[in-house]
Amino acid sequence: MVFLGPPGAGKGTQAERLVAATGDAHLSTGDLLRAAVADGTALGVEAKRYMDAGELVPDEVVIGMIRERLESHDGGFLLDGFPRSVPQAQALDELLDSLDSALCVVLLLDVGRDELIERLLARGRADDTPETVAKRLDVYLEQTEPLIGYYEARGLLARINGEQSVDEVFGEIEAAVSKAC
Ligand code: B4P
Repeated sequence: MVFLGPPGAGKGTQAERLVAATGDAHLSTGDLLRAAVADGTALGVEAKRYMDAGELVPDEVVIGMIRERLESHDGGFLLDGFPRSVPQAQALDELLDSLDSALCVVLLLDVGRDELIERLLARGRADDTPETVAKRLDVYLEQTEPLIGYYEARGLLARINGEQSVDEVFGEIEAAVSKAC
């Protein structure tokens, strides 16, 4: 399963609940990158420059991180915040093919720009400043939104109304997953 959606749509919030319900592994590229930053690894130092600027971390870095985890994992998984660009989606297709695996659903959390800005500024993480948030929303429109058509064409997309309470959003997600997976 994949969670797709703009920054602040609630991917991390809903992913935690979904893996608690399904027992699948939770792979969040945002969490993995923040852990690398906190550990001060070379990868973390490089990633921090992009994250602080509201840019995507280069595809090869993120793809390498996901490849390593998927190759050593047996069983279901939920990708939260990956893929975020067409090259990442193509790399994921190749990786899943090589593992003889496939996606059953791509869950798109739909939330409008004004609500996203309000949520992110209220969350207040280091990369939630007004300038970075505006940049991240623009980067989403340019680089990540094309994935909606990419997965719709493959019959994998489920649109979820993310502008409801956390419980209501989760109810829609559970219904979509039980239908598709
Ligand atoms: P992420 O860690 O993926 O974070 P996010 O998109 O900002 O937030 P998310 O959608 O998970 O929102 P949350 O549940 O927290 O990315 C951070 C950065 O890492 C990126 O900008 C990029 O630089 C880098 N990165 C990550 N993946 C990458 C990749 N694949 N390639 C390249 N770079 C990558 O929710 C937000 C807030 O809303 C919270 O405060 C929450 O409590 C609240 N909320 C959630 N649901 C709500 C609801 N229903 N109603 C009201 N509030 C709600």
